[in-house]
Amino acid sequence: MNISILGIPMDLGAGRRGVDMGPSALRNARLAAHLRDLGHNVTDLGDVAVPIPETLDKHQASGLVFLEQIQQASRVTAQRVAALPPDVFPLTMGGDHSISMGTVTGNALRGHPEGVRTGVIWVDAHTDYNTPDTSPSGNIHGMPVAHLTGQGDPVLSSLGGSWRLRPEDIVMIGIRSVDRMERDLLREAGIQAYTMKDVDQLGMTRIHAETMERLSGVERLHVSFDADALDPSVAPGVGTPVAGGLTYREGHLLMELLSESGRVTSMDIVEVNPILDTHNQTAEVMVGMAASLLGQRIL
Ligand code: EXY
Ligand code: MN
Ligand code: MN
Ligand code: MN
Repeated sequence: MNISILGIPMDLGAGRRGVDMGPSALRNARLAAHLRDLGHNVTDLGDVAVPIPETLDKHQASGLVFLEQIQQASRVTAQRVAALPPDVFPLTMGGDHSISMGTVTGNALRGHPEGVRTGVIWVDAHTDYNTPDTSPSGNIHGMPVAHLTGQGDPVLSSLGGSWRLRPEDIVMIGIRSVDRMERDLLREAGIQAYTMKDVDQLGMTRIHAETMERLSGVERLHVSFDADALDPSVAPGVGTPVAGGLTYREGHLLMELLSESGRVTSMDIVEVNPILDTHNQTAEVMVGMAASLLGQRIL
């Protein structure tokens, strides 16, 4: 497979500094070399330019933290990804989870300016479904799914012109932190979310099977993997850790089953924060997750 790696060193959407170094940490963990070892043809496209928060005025008229800069970076990200040939597998690296507004949109628009029906598997401790009106923090990394489905800020919710991500084409896995109003919005939208209780009770094999069934009608399939979906003992280098997450094997099993399905067409790795990490453990673990998604059976 032809894989294109693109970094989006953005931490403007998060409440603390450091995830802008995620792309460097993942490169340092030899992401490209691991994928080449699996037989892929890998090109590193470098990074999208994102401004540094210390150079900006945090308090903007919108009340949303760094809204204008995130709008701009999301536009550029969507354009860069949309310009990639349809036979390439884009592997995009955050940065905080706000990058996925641009990456998911760009992937839906690749080769089709009006956008194609795209499924999204959102692997995360959080549902990232706040709108600017419900957000307790004002941090945009808690809002990307709402914007992808057409809610919230008019610029962020229309990055793909009239293309929208359909709520029925979203499956969330690993969920254990949802804000009160966010929960009401999720229920209203009918988004399928597997909490950690569901992971415990049903197991990853059944969750994967149900996910594939639910997303059987989509043309493209994007995996957005937030490192904080994993248990903090496995992935300590994240800005918003929540106890009781996916084990190392649950994460790998999900990626292995998705790999076997042969249906995934793009992936994000987000929220890796090397400042909060120990010896780059979290980046190494996330490189392993990407390798499982893009690998073959061991035997
Ligand atoms: N729900 C909280 C908020 O909206 O502020 C926390 C969001 C954290 C988002 C993380 C990265 O996935
Ligand atoms: Mn290694
Ligand atoms: Mn997230
Ligand atoms: Mn998260």
